[in-house]
Amino acid sequence: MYNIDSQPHVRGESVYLDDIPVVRGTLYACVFDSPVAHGKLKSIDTSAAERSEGVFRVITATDIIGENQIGGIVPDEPLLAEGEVHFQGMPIAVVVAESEELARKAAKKITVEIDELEPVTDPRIAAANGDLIVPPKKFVLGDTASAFAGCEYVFEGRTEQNGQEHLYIETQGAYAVPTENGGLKIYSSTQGPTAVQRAVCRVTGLPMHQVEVDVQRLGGGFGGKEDQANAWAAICAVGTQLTKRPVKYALHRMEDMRMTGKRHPYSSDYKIGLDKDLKIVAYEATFYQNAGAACDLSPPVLERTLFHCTNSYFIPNVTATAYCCRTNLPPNTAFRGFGGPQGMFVIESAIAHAAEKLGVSAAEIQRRNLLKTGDEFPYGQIAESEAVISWDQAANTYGFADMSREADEFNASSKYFKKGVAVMPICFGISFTKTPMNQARSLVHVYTDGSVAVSTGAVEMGQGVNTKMAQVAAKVFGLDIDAVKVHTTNTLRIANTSPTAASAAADLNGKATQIACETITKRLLEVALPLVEAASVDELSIEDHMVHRNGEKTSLTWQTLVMEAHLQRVNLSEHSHYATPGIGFDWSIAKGHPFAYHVYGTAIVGVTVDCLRGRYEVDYVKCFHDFGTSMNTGIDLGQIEGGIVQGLGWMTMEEVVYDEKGKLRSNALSTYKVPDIYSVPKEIAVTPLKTEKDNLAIFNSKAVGEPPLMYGIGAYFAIRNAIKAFRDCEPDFDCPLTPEKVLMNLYPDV
Ligand code: MTE
Ligand code: LUZ
Ligand code: MOS
Repeated sequence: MYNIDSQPHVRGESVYLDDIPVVRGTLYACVFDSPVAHGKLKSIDTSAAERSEGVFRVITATDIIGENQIGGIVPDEPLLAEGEVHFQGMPIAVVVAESEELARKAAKKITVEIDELEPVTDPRIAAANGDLIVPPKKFVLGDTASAFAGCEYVFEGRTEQNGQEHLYIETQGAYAVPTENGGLKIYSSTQGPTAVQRAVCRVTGLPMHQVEVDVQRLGGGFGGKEDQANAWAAICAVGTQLTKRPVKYALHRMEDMRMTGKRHPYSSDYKIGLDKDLKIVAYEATFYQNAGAACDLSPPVLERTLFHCTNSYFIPNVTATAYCCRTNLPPNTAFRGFGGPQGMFVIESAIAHAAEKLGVSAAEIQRRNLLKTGDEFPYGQIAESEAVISWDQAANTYGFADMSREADEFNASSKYFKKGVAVMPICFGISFTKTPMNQARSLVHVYTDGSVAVSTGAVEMGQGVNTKMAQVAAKVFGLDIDAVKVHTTNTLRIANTSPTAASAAADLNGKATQIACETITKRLLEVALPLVEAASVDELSIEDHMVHRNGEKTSLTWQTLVMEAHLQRVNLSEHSHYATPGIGFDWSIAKGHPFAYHVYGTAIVGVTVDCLRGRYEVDYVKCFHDFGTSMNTGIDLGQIEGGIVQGLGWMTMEEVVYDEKGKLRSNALSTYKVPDIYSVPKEIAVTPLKTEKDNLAIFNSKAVGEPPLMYGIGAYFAIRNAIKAFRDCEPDFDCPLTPEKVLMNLYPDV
């Protein structure tokens, strides 16, 4: 099955925010943002900007008619700064002008008086100052204190993980158009149309029924538009409310990089205890999350760090504590994996540390501690595990023993090039950890010509969810995919949507679509009964656009049946609701069954390090991945390849750099290096671990959006192993492992 967007994408016909035709009279916004990370905002001088050519209006906090607040979880995020600034890039004022160029020109003329305060950029310092956004969170299984006492080996250490720029190809943006009687229609590049609707209503004071949000598609979101699309839509909405004119704002790349948050950096401590058989008996981890200046989604991200702190291992005694630390960086936010990768890196570091000290390979410890079905996660859910089978299949199919031996042989004879191999198992929980978010709706219309229109709460952002929705409708109705059109994600057609996130969009919206289509099919088959002289609808089905009786094609076509149903005044539309059954989590005891299911897999990663230059190449990533039964192998393979490259980019080359003043130095593509075609692995092999057990995935096709990113963590450990082959050392667990850091590890004395 192909992707319905492929042709329009390569022809340049797909419509993104900036391709939407603007209506006459549209104005353009540009934000003036804080030049310092922390300070008292004493005054704002907008007079020169107001006099600037083509300027309609300059907006500051006091002009906002509703509430100057967009914080969704904690109300700590003003739309425009008032009294204080908390990060460099914090919006202070908005210029609305006749063109983008004139708006940007005028914004440069705004000046502010700020009494600078000392910025905090280190989460451990914030924690020491007691500056936590929410109280600490903790998971406990068994009793680590007494377990450590009985351990043969105990190791302690620290890890540092940096953030990651989302670098969606399409930057953030929105377009607000006034509708009659004071309403607004908002076009937004958002993963969360309802989140945008709420933020717009809050700042404008409008009720939700006056605000329509429409999303065609995104040029990538990766979590960066789960919450952080809200501000730009709110700014356009305020502009429209104050000028009565349509207002558009599509951010420039450098504005986007400077003003938006990224993946959360973490600083963490670990303590791991093993018995003489290398079984991990106890594990303690303390996570200091660098949340940035506002809450945003930091608490649920932090929670997912705890949920994934033991990755795919069973450890009987675990204490994991997590701190959500407020600093003067832009508010960090959702990013593919949502805190899970950060938790996994720490346990993988602890295992690598133990292996190094004990003189065994990390793989030996990893393999011995994999989760089995029936094992308990630290949060109480019981595992249905594919960890062992995916590991063994990967090791056997790809020949892990040979790969390690080849690397050793190569290293024995090569002085300045060294190879490293690492295995990265993954286990990722599917569902929003906040149970109420696991619901979705779908609206299906069958038109009298037999064509089908589907609308859901899912947002297409390159992950192929629209194709999957069309597949669901086509499959249930027995039609070609061309008979189905998936329409924009729109809050008038589908209300109260959860964001397209948590890898759960295809499952949640697909199940709702399945229910809607089944309901309509049932009505149609009732109409068909007398026409094909069947006794019961159980005898009937629709395949290839034809009604079938007991599997035999009849002469009744889909189109004739649909028209006949309409003439009989049968409803050809359905609006259906789906809520994941059987899940829940009780934070008062930090136990429950939060996930519909888990996705497992194992990747073997091989690299070659050039030990003169510190450069490296990823030779291969070979994985065995748990697809369930993929409904679209092309799309799912694309998700795996993209996830792997994005993950290894985070681990090895992408370096977000803020200076001690909280100024982003890596603020453009010339200073922020992402993987390009030359740095992708030379080989990516993906073998499906087909699991046919019933699960809660749509048609048993397991969620694939986020889990593969975590295979990329293997690249870090593979490079680390190559460094160790060059020089007997114990490199810090500090990522990304950039070529510069590789070089410093290779030559510590120069
Ligand atoms: N793939 C593309 N091409 N672009 C994206 O922005 N986002 C990822 C993943 N894959 C993303 C992507 C993230 S963070 C998530 S949560 C899932 O897609 C969301 O989509 P799904 O729920 O349909 O898998
Ligand atoms: N977003 C969210 C997510 O709000 N809750 C989650 O559990 C989650 N998980 C992964 C990605 N986004
Ligand atoms: Mo993805 S981080 O859940 O948007």
